Parts: sequence; C-alpha cells; structure tokens
Amino acid sequence: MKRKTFLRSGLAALSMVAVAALGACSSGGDGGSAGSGVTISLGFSQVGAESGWRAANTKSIQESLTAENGFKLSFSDAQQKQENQIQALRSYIAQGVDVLAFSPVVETGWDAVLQEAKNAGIPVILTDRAVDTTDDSLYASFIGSDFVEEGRRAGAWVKENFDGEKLSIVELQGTTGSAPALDRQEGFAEAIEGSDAKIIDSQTGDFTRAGGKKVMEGFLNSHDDIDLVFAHNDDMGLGAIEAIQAAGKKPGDDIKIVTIDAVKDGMQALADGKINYIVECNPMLGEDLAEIAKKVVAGEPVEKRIVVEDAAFTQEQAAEALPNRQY
Ligand code: GYE
Repeated sequence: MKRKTFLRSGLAALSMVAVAALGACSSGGDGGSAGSGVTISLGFSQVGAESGWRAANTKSIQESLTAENGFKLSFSDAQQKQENQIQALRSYIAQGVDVLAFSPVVETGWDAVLQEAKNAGIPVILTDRAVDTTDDSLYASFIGSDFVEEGRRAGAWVKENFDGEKLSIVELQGTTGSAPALDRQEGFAEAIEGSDAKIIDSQTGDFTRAGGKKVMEGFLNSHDDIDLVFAHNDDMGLGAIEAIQAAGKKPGDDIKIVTIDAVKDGMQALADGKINYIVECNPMLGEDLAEIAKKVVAGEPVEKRIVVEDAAFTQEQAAEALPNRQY
C-alpha cells in the first residue's frame, strides 16, 4: 500500500548543492550494504517518548535504519526539550555523521544549529515536524503529514455531524510552539468557522495522557456546558476520558471526543464508543527516511517536501480496522 505522495519542488536542486559539499564526509563503510556498499552514519534526534504515536515512530525509524539496510544509526531521545535536541545535533556534527535527521520539538530557534550542519557539509532531513525558517536551503527534505489538513478534517467532521446545533468545545493542545499543535489548531478553527460550534477554552496538555487528564479536570471544574473535546492527539483524548469518567459523565456520549493519531489505544477507545472520531497521523516514517537519506548521500536530487497520507475513522470503521492495525 502506498502511503505517501511526492510533491516535487523546484528547490530539489538546492539539496544537490548541499550534497556536493559532502564528498569526503561519507564514512568509509564498516560492512553495511546501502546499495553502494557504503554504510551511512545517521544521527537522529527524537522529540521524546510522550505518546503512543512517538513510540510507533521510534520503532519505525529503528527498524528501517538497520545495519542490514546499510545504516549506522545513532539515536537520542530529547525528552521534549529543544536544548537537548540542539546538543544532540551538535554532538553528531562533531562526530562527522553523514546525515542528520530530527523531529523538531518546536518550530522556531533552529537556524544556528542548521547553519552549523550546513557549514560542516552535513545534510539534514526533517521528519514528522517542520521548522520555521526563512532559509529553506538549511535542510534537504521534510517528510511528514499535513497537520493543518488533519485539523481541518477533524473540524469538518464536527461541523457536518452537529450542523445547526450550539456546541461548546474545549481544546487540548499539543506542545506549545510545535508544528502539530499550531497547525491542527489552525485547521480545526478554520473548518468550524461560521458554524454554531465554538471553542470555549483551549490549553496545552503537552501531547501526554497525564497532561490531557489534568487539563480536562480543570476544564470540567470551570465549565458545566462542555459538549465536545478536540484533542490534538489520542493520548490527551485518553487522559480526558479518565477525567470525564471521574466526573461521573460518559465519554463519547455526554461529552463527545475527537482526536488525531489513530494509534491502537485510541482506536480501541473509538471502537468502544468512548471517542467519536479520529483523524489518522501516520507515524511509519522510517522507510521514507531511509530512502531519502540514501539518495542524499548518493548526491541524487530529493523531494523537498514529502507529504504522508492519512486516513480517518468513525467508530464502526475503527472496529473494522483494529485487527489489522500495525501501531
Ligand atoms: O500527533 C503526537 C506526538 O508530531 C505528529 O507528536 C507528531 C505528534 C503526534 O506526540 O501524538
């Protein structure tokens, strides 16, 4: 099953320039078989281990960038802190890896370290989340979902299913300043605009189950008219379920829940009727990353933006899809 669409960009040529400077950096090979017989050393800085999505994403990366596949992977977990990510990237640059890849915890503040990588002739591949930079030549490619579209799809479902009804929504935001939190908020707000659905409160739960539960408890204390929760990921939605049940209400019924990710626990809650709708965000980015890294090192042009395709599920569709879910 093909899960991705390539959006060709005229900027691919820029990546070629970055790669041309690479030359001597390619490691001499220590037994791998990247096609060319050369092992590619890749330093990957992961956001953290905040959610089921992240666990599936880490697994996909570690299972794709293997020695058999021609990679020497150095992997580090930044525990959701930008300074840890910058430190990891700097240490990979000092080690002289062939390629850097990372999922930036927040959108801004990357120009300096990306410039250092560029000066060292090390190409950078962004996975999952985008950076906000005015200089696109600082990275070779960005592989990930369209988060604005995910938010739009969640909002469109709400608008379609509660058309004409007054609806009070609370929003559980992802990590403040992260691309998925900013984009999903934007897409959702855009989709419900002009309807009778209104966001009455919105706070970050940092993409964690504990964060979602805590923020939802606060919402339930300060509002007695909540009709629907829009959670930026499944884990926060699952935390909200616990808070709603503890308040003596029925999640999915008294208070509707819409989330994004479609990881196993979320899909189970959807099939069980505790969540009402989930927009998928596909975490299986490892294979695409391996393919792009090989091309970059070989000096081939790469797509500047690779958009991963996502599905969406109702309760019935979740029950049907669950037995075959990989993550
Ligand atoms: O939705 C959330 C995770 O960046 C798309 O990060 C990712 C998000 C995902 O913590 O569960």
